[in-house]
Amino acid sequence: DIVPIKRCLISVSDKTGIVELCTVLQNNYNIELLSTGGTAKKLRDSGLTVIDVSDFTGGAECLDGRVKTLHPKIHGGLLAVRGNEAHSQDMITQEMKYIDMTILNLYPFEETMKRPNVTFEQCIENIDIGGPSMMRSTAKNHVSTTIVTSPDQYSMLLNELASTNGGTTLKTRKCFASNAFCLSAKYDSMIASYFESQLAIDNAAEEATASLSQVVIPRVYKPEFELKYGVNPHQKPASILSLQGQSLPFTVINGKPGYTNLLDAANAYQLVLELKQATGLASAASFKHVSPAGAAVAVELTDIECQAYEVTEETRASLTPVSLAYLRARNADPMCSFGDFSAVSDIVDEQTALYLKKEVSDGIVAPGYTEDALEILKKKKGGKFIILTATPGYTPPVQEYREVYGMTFQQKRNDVVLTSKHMETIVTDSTKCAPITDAAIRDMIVASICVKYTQSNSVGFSKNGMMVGVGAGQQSRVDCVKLAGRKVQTWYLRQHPKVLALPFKEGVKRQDRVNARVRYIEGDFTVEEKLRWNEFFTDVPAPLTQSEKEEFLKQSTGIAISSDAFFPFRDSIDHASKLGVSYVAQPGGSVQDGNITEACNEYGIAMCMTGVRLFHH
Ligand code: 93A
Repeated sequence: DIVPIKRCLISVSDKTGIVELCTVLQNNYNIELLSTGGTAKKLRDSGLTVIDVSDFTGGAECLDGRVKTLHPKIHGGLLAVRGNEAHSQDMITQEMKYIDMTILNLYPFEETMKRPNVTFEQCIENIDIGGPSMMRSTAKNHVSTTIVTSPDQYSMLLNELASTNGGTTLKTRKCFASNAFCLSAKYDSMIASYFESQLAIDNAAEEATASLSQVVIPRVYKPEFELKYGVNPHQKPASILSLQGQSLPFTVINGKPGYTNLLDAANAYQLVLELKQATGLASAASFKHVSPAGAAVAVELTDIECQAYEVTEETRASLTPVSLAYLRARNADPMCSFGDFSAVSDIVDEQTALYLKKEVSDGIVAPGYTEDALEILKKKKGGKFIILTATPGYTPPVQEYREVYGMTFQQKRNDVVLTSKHMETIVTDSTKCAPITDAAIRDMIVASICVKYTQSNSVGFSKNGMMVGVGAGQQSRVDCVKLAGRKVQTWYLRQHPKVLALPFKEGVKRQDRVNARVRYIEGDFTVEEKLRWNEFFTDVPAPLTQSEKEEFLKQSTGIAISSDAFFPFRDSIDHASKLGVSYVAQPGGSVQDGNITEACNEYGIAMCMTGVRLFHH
């Protein structure tokens, strides 16, 4: 199976070691050398005798070198099987000569592609056509021919020639052929991914102006990192992909985010950015199951709030805008926020980190962290606390896609940013209803931006720049109002003097105190539950009676509510009126709008029509 080498074609971009090799081929083994333009010149300049490919084929190199070796006399010479009668006949009639070996390496596509400021055209010119063709022809016919594709193989080739007196063994030819096909595959896949990335860039530009009537261009994704699993442990494998040509919105700097963590992060971060954009205040959100448990902007705490949220005088004095926003967001519904994913609009400072340190939380996303903050957070959860940094200036594509049950849905992203402009159409009677103050507008904005990122149907209540009750994922609107309303009552009753005075034993954990207060407010204990609950206190607290609760709740006023879609019946307004609601923001558009407005007038609730529906699924 040894084939002697009599004629060899050499065509290399990387000319390392080629002169030395060819000198041995010619001088020791008397091998005839055929070669292409630059390679031929190099060999000739070194004193070797070389036949130009153009002389061998009778066809000149042309099209700026795009056609050099693409000729039947080259591929015939490489593909003809030695000893095959029919092939031998063809060789004679077509005046072709056998070529026993090809030494080549390809145009440096990868290096070119990675060059800074390289143009698309330069990359295209560096796609080798003739080289891979010869490589494949020679490798296919490895039973007769030898393909050498890298300077790394030259010493092996020289050993082989020495041990066979100028030939190669089948084993070596097959091994080189295998290397060649591998290189061919890698080379083409590199070109393919480059084209994909270029398409993604083109698509992004086109998407900016795309309308639904336009043809949807295929999107190309790039795997970024593996996830432990998807939404549930049996949903494996799972991973995060980015769009070719686009970065991810976040960089992971600590911990391993899961599927739901990243969904929370994506929603929570957009929410806080929009809150900041709309109000100019530092903002924060605390997410659970892809809906906010709380969200807030940096508004000073009242004395009572400080007591209810366990803020000491010392902490209060040191609060920065971002830590204040987070403290508020986390205290809207601290029972639900247990194990949350947080987002803040500003650089996380030491105060925010120290506050977060005390809470049970999965992770945070922010535009950045001070060194002190990072040091504190990296130690949280035994080092597993997830810390994400938002990519500066990140803008998601205008069109978004998602796959459900094998269907791909496409829509324009919900990129509306709700601001005071959306709160201008007041439809209620100003002589009967609560005056529209700046604080009311701010709270309607906070509630509206929150429902934009809450699973629908949803309504949100807010006060003092803070969500105080969210009703998410209900099929009926009035159930959203009732669910959120219950949370609003709990939030307000956490400020009741009897709740503030609960005599907790030393050492009762923070979350246990939070939960115990809620149970006290709810008050619906079984005997056993009550006995267990009593254990938290130095003295058994007297119950908070129904009439005490009702009396206290009467003082609650000035709350704003926002609904992600219109109210179909007045029942939601009837219920909201019992919860201290003074302001309503909703899109409008129902046949019932008139009746709803009348109901608001009856209760003295001011209502504005935003004109924007905010379903979120
Ligand atoms: O432009 S090509 O795709 N067309 C060809 O016919 C062709 N033949 C060989 N590139 C071609 N080559 C490549 O030229 C080889 O793969 C090698 O990388 C390079 C060597 O060119 P030169 O000998 O002119 O330096």
